[in-house]
Amino acid sequence: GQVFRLEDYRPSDYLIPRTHLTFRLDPIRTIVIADLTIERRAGVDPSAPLILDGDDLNLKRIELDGIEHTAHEATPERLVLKDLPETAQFQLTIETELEPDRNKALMGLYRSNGVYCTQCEPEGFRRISYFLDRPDILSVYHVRIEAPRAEAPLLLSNGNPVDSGELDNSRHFAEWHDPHPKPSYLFALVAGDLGCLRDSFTTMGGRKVDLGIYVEHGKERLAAYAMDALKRSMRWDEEVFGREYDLDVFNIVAVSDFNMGAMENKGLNIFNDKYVLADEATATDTDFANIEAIIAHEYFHNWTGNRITCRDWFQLCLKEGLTVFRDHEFSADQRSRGVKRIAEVRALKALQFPEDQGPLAHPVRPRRYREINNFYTATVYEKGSEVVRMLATILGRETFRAGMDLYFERHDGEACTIEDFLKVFEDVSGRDLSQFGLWYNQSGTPNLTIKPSYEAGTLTLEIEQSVPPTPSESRKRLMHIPLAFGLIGSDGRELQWSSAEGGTVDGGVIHVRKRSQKLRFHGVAERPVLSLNRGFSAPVTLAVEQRPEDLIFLARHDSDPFGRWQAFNTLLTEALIAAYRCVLGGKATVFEDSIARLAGSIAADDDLEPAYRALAITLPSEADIARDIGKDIDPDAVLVARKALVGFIAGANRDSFHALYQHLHDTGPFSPDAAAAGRRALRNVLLGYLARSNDGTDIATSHFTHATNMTDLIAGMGTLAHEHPGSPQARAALADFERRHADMPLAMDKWFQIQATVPGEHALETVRTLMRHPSFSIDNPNRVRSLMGSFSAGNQSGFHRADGAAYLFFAEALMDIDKRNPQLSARLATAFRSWRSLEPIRQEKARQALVSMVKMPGISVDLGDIAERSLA
Ligand code: B3K
Ligand code: ZN
Repeated sequence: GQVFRLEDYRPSDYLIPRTHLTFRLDPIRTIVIADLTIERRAGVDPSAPLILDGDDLNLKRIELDGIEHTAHEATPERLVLKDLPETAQFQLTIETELEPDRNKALMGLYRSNGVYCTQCEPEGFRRISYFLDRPDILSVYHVRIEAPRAEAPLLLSNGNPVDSGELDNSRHFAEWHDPHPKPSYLFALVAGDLGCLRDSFTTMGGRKVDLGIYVEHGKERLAAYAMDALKRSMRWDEEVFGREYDLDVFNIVAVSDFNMGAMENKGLNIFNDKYVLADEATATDTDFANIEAIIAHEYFHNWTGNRITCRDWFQLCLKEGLTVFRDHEFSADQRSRGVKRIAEVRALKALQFPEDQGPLAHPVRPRRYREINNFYTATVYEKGSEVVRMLATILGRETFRAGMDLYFERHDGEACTIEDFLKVFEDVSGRDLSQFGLWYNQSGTPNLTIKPSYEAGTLTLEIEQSVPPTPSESRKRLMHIPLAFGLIGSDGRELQWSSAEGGTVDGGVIHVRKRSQKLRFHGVAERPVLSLNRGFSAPVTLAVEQRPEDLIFLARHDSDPFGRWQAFNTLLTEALIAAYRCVLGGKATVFEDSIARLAGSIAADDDLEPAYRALAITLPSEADIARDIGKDIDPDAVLVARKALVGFIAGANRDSFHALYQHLHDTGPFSPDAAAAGRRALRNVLLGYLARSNDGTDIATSHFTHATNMTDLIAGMGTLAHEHPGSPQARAALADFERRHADMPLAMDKWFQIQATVPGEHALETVRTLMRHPSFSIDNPNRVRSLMGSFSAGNQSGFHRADGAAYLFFAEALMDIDKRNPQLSARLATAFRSWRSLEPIRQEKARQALVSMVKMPGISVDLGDIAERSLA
């Protein structure tokens, strides 16, 4: 396939200042008439052809300034027009015909449950009409939609509604006008028969905005939490970033077939219904938190993404990393900042670190791609957000805000680059950010090695940085790493120092910029315990010489909640890796009593938030452990080691965990708020430990039976299915859940997921059987992800079974999915990305599965790209 390169960027010869679209909707024969005002850029020769992008298009007609134009070459992928008028502007009319019902790739115009909807980012608009389908072509859109009234009483597009009325044959129409110029990827259309939850919001400038969330009839009530989150997001963006909404309406539509979480189309966000619909009976606390975050994320895109967009797709992190940072800050303000940060870092390490440390590593701003859809990654999103966070840390809150203000002022209405973004911060701060800018251009997770020593009032830190080589980047430059830290005295209080030499230290942050340095802190009253990378100020791996008793001390006393969590997590990880080595060597596992005692005391510490305690006593996942082991991994041994530590902690704390479990039982009315969710989280983690005891099945069964919300129901069922797989109680719970939720797809997704993640060799057979279940559908991405995605990414021992049978099965399934939905197959295939860190026998089996995919005739560019890069 073709490779696209950042350095090849060139502005287009032509612009499209105005786009007028007419849709005559029909499931198998939709007519699209695009009336485009084309403008030749100044200085461009009139003989320059106009080359428009298409994808799978069926061209019906072309007119130039109202006259049929024959000087063109059209293929489904391209329209080349020659002999164009000499005038700077002309009108081009293009008629295409689409088949929404046959569109299973869910890109362009398709139907989901009878509702017409679109997905255009990144390159879906070209499946609707020929266009300059690139983000630096900004156009003012006017859209007319015509459809049978009975089938589609609701007709939505971007911007404000301007007209509507009746047509012949029981058809009707609506017209929408969006005054804000936008790239084609933000275009959207929705038509169908949907219910609506309405509300309104008055902006700080006094604009009254009509809010609507459109869902299946009868489900309006389930949009209430999303609506509340939307209003809180709108207010927060005014208060924290000074950003006001800019249209008279803001609509959200929930659809059930969607390739990702949601899409920020101007004034018309389209959501996977999983991230809209919620009440206590159908959604878990995690679902509520995700809904809040994603509603906010898409809304925040209105400024970071829509008003200021990307020049080209290499700049994707300009809108995504920044918007993730904004939604993280929002959630931190709405909930508990410390807990939120721990959850973010866990996700970063689970999703981004393996990417950065494997064959799919790429810079936050990639320099080349074959398929841009494969770059909506944890690196672009999550690491992209960390880079913005570091910028805020380096500049300080106020300067960061001043830079953001300047960004909005200087670039409103433009399509920008990372250089534009960094420049505003250089301008407001007077700093040189060129070394910092490497975070965007260089892939790989930097390593810091720190050796502390203390003598006569002076603390010396020997700090070394290295950036490991990654594919196609063998030589790395040194980074600017802002390392937040604290020195803690034996009484648990922060120690001061009188001066620091050998490096830059400011406001509790060490600025690491060299390969190695010796930093001296003078006037430190006693040998301190070091709290390093507080708040996870930099996305790096740290190797610090630290004694176990220092980690125990930090786990009890660090004033930084993240640092406390990190310390205990490090102790757990070290214990698990030691146990893993014992398992491999055929020896019995042994653990220090101090670990179990610490788990017990953290769990019971009422001075700490329950949500924090829940996170702290949750053991690293099997994938976390494997990542920290790094190479030659045997997932079966990881599973055994992890189970042993769960058993050890459970056994040592049996009575106190049980008492606490009972004490946390909430009898009041349900609230989805962070405090109540935190209590449920702690109680459900405790349940996992209690399930290990003799009466474990009884406790879990009772938990399931008495659950009054989805969070507890899932915890009960999940604990039974995972801790006592195949037991009569587990079977009964699964059957009962299925009976009660058969007509609720989002709940059934959880039912599939729980079964697909039961560890061990039976998992493959379970997944095969579930694929034949009447409610499994290969066309529905949520269902495919809940079964195949959670098996491959969330079941280490099941997926990576030693005989390679799961790899072959999975590769075959992917090839089937690939024929309909390449984005989905490619995303699922990333489950292979860490194959080289497995032990040799599994490695070879995984390699064979990847090779079989690459060889498949007709494999999509998407899947081929992931498979080939994984093998490279
Ligand atoms: N911008 C969209 C993602 C589009 C993904 C296309 N494969 C959602 C978001 O990040 O907000
Ligand atoms: Zn986004």
